[in-house]
Amino acid sequence: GTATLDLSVGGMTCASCVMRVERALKNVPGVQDVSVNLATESARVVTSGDDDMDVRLRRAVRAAGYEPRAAS
Ligand code: 9UX
Repeated sequence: GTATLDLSVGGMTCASCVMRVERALKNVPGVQDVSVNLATESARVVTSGDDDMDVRLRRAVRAAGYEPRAAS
């Protein structure tokens, strides 16, 4: 099945930051769709529903140079 996860992403200050985060998240295997919102400093990610997806998404955000704060 699929699962939609919301991540809080700190450190984005411009549109290029948004594109970097989107690209990083889309490159995570199992990610199907990504929507990053600068105003709310968050990302909504549609995934394959793997139970470790949450950790993988946070790791990708951090590796791209931004700060994953929470997921729900
Ligand atoms: Mo925008 Mo983000 O110039 O790290 S790319 S501030």
